[in-house]
Amino acid sequence: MKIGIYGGTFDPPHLGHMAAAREAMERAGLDQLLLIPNRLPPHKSLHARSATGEDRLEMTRLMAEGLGPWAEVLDMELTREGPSYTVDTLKALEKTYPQGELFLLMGSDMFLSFSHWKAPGEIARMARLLPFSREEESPPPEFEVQKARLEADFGARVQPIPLATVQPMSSTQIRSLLEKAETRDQGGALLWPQVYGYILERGLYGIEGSMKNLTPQALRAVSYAMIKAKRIPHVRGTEETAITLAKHWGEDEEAASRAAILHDCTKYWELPEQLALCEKYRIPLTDLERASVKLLHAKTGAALAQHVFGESPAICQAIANHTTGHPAMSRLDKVLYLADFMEPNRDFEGVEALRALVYEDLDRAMILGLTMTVAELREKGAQINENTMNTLAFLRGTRL
Ligand code: DGI
Ligand code: FE
Ligand code: FE
Repeated sequence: MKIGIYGGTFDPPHLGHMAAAREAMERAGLDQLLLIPNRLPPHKSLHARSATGEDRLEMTRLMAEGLGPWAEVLDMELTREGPSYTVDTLKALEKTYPQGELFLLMGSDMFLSFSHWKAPGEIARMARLLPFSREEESPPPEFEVQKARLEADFGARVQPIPLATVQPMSSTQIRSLLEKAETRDQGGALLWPQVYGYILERGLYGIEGSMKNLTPQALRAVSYAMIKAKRIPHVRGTEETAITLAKHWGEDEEAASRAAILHDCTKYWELPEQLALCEKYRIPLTDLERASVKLLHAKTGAALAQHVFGESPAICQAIANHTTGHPAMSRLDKVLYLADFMEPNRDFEGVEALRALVYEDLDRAMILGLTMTVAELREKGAQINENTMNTLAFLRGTRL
């Protein structure tokens, strides 16, 4: 098994790291990539706002989730006392992965100064070297010189990984973009959204933390940071569909977009967390709701939209009604309910009929959606919420 090792301060990890990881993965045919945040020497973490090891670890985990199951994060250097030497890390990894073939990813500066590392010969024996080179395809001449030298001196096995020069970026630049409100989203655009969201949420790098009136990009980032990466396409799809529906039905597109961005933000909270939030904001709950995480995420999502993100009552109501519907649903509520139901990633039987109907008659589309939900819940033997039944009865009644 070919195992890549990618160490760095990841302060913060950014899209450049992700692109580099993918490139190395493909070019060297790696099976797995271990991301290892370095321990920062005390003098380095004192000056210039740097994130704590814990935050860097968490951000690196979020980035790894965005890369896929082949990427994994290890905290071995953060938990090890004293300075981190690559040679020690490799020795430990050799023990953990006795069958593994190790590949060490490194930036070009590191590669060019490789001879000055601790025990370069031992490193070169344990791992193949994958230095990133900035040029397209052909590595710059100093790379060739260094490669030949390391091969001769240490028997190193070197495979340069060319990176497209589209957008060179550094964590230092990104930190200074994040610091100022005017350039914050520019910095955020260079980050995996979940990482940007984490930074905003925690107020890292000198960001002062109000979560109210976020830009759409920042709102997406924070919401995505609250859910699993695999749900992001669903939320994105719901947002796009909600905007399209809002446009078609003359509803407020921005409201539809913001409601969709936040609609599932508490989907992964456990029952006790959900209940605690309802308690905190005094949200009345029925017994059925109290027992069902599935129903609660709509209530808690709406509560956060109101109290944390400062969204409008119309947006909060749409989120509150997105799972069961409500007899007094507004048109915006219906837009979100149906967008959630039919966004492009949904593929249940009957979704096409719903996708067609939704542009003709919003209420009939609601009836179709609710009917399908009720049928499915009955089949599973699940209890049906009164809002679901009442909405259906109400819409049917008014259509007769
Ligand atoms: O959060 P999503 O998965 O995107 O979608 P959603 O918020 O519409 O939630 C769908 C889930 O909610 C689905 O598993 C069925 C469940 N659900 C919807 N209405 C009712 C319900 N569950 C119960 N017990 N009773 C309902 O009336
Ligand atoms: Fe939902
Ligand atoms: Fe949803």
